[in-house]
Amino acid sequence: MTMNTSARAYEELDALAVAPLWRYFGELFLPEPRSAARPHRWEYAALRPHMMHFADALSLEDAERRVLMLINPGLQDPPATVNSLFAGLQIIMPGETAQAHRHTANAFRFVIEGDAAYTTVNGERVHMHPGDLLMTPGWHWHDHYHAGDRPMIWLDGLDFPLTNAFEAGFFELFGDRAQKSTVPDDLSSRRFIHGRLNPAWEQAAGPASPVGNYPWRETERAFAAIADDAEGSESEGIVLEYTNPWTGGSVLPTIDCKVSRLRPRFRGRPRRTTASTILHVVRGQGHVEIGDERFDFAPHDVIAVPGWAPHRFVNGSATEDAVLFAYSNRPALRALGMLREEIPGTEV
Ligand code: 1HN
Repeated sequence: MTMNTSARAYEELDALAVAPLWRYFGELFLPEPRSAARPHRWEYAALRPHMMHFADALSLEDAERRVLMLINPGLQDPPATVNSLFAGLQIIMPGETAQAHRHTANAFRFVIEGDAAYTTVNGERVHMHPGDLLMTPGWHWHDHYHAGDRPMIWLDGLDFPLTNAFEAGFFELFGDRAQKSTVPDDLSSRRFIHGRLNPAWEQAAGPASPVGNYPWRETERAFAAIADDAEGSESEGIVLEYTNPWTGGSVLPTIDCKVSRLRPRFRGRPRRTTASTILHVVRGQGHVEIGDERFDFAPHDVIAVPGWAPHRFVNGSATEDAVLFAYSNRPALRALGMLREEIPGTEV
């Protein structure tokens, strides 16, 4: 066979919408995953002035949500922060309403700045304070209202890159700008606040946590109760997972949320996992080593840790704790049999 015939043989395949596996095998089957995402840090101090600018320049009548998307330099089209997850910074100003809608993507908020805003989730007003973790599971109506007098800023975490990859994304507007309150404020958070005693007359309505808000004061209480006599994880320090009280598992079917307290001078053992992770600095100073790169962090920075990248947490202070909030796609990978981890002291 001549080269020409051979080239034509390949062209003919193309027209039939088929391809020769032997030309693709090496790129389709790598010895180990190679993430298209890059390790990256978004500096809160650099982003905040831009948020304040748009808070002034853009009305919420003209934007569904006033969110700056944290787009990974390696994942621009379609946009994502790590492969299946999104992070955004949202700002809402006193007196504003972000109108009610719902989507099949799961979402949560982690509050950074401000008080006196609430999100209404399926008729329940859920009040926000710095450090609180609020759930908006898939297909739950949600709108936000800010009754305070200073800007309110939070981190939005969503799994829409995954919903869209599976072509399972639906979106709907509520109709009225805001939902009416139909149950007492913060009802779900109060019902489940104990953590070991669930309201047994209720039943799980879906795969996500029924808790509207995991308040920061409870996280602090847990740290205060256990940190002094716990060694914690060699990699993640005193690490707590927010749980779905019905299952003890992750808060959302596709996303787990954790918070780590790294003691002064903590230097974690490197770990890696096929799960991709997004970190948010609650407080403290330090750095995260990802592969051979080092990302220094300050409060409210966000860091993308791509799947299978070795990473290590370091608290740079000799006197102060560093506290990191982390979310990942680990539950999705686990459910699909794709979770592999190299974590000191842990077997999967
Ligand atoms: C969304 O609905 C919210 O409800 C925030 O506050 C961020 C990012 C992408 C798509 C939908 C919200 C979002 C979002």
